[in-house]
Amino acid sequence: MNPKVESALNEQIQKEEYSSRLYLAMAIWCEVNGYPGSASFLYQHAEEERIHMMKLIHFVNDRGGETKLMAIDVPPSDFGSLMDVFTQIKKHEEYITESINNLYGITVEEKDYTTGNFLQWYITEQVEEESLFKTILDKIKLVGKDKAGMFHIDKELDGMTGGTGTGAESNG
Ligand code: OFO
Repeated sequence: MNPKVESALNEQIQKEEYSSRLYLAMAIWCEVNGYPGSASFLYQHAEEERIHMMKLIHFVNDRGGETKLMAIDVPPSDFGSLMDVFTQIKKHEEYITESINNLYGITVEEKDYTTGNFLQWYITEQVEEESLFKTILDKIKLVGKDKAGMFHIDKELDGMTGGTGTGAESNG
């Protein structure tokens, strides 16, 4: 595998692992701060980020490269509000999109079209994720500090995970 591409993929693996940990930290905050639906949704999303990481790991290893795990930062554990949580998620996903786009740029420069093709899945996924988080954030902004509205948003997020309140199940 092209060493430049391999090293960029390893950096992306680290970012996906951090994303998973960040959403886990946010899920924990939601769970202990009275937002069980949001917690369930974020526990599930943490699992999805882990799947994003695993797909990259298998790709690197299958293509003759080798995944090198790197240190990851401890994510924040305190968030001011549900709006703060989803504002940070949206910002983080925009950062991930930029990172995937840069990674794709490296594959083009290096003429590694196989990896470029593999990354198409991530490019599409980022469009979906950014749109999903923008929708959620818009709703939170709309209800503002209204407790009943917030309760409904939390319920809605629970419904998006299958409504078990555990967040244990993942649709990948
Ligand atoms: Fe939330 O996105 Fe990974 O890639």
